[in-house]
Amino acid sequence: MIHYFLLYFGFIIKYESVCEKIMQEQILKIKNSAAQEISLCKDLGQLVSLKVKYLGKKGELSLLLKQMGKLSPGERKRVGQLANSVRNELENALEEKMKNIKLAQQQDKMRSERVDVTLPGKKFQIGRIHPLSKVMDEINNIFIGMGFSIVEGPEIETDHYNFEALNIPKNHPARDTQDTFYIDDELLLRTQTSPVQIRVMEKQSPPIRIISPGRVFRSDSVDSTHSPVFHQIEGLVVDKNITMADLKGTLKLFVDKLYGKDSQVKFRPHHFPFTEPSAEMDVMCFSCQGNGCSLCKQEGWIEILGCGMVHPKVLKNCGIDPEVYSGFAFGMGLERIVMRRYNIDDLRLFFENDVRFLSQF
Ligand code: 2NM
Repeated sequence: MIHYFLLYFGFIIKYESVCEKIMQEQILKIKNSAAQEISLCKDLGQLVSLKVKYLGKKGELSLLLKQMGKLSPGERKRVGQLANSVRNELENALEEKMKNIKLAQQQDKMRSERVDVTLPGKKFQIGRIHPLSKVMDEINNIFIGMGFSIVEGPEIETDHYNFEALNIPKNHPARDTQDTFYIDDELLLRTQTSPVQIRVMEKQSPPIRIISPGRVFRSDSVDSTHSPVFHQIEGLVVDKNITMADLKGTLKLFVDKLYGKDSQVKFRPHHFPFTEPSAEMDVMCFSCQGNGCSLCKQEGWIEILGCGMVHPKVLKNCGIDPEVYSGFAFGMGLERIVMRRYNIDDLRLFFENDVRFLSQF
């Protein structure tokens, strides 16, 4: 065909065929350089740039094909076909390379993240129950066993619940021994957990049998036996015909469970504003059997708790008729009980969170 046209249209045909040839050569040149760059390419970003460079809208192949206007329809068809097949070939090459790079990256990742399952496991420290919590749980459980419920309340209290309702009016000397942290004239950090019991008596009518364990506060400076933050467990029983005999029977049973069946207790008269009569209960020293030793400071007895019959004024303050009901209450400090149990000589150890101390229990 080309020869035929050559005869009649001399240089035009010749020019066009040269043009076709040049374009074909240039397409093949693009193909070769693209193929080479693709084969050398090592990362995805670079590969995308190559795609833009050669196959993009303003890429080398497109720019070249813009010159197809100079070709005859037949030539355009052939050049177009060549361009398309080169485009397909390059697209396939890019696709293939993309797969290879991704695979290589994945293999690199697997290699770098390989886990040696034969290595020994890492040991980690398991925490344990704090000695205060441990004994607190034990005491709570003893009372749960006697039919008491556990009740908790707020650590920030009003003057009313912490003092007034407990028969400790302003200017009462007990306000000195229970000096605390005030938030304002009305709000303070509770000095005992009795306010919880006041709240229960206000809301609930007898029979009441509760234990209120919790954190309490006093304005004390820190030393080996004092802390501005410590823990109390208080108990309260209110019903018809509750007497001092119920108080003694309940607390002796509690001591039997905590210190053993053959432990002995004695009650000494005492004074609390919220109970009448009031007493303190001692347990015979379990270290020296009452003979006197360093643990009981040669006393033979160890003071465990304060107790008494709930003052009629306190019952009345809570809307309970003292002519119909009576009750007993008691309160103990947790820290001292735990210190004696484990022979701990400094109360600060409880709050310093030193694992060398805590891991001993
Ligand atoms: C103690 C000692 C004696 C006590 C009294 C009350 C209440 F709310 F019923 F009045 N709760 N706890 C009480 C009695 C607390 O702690 C040494």
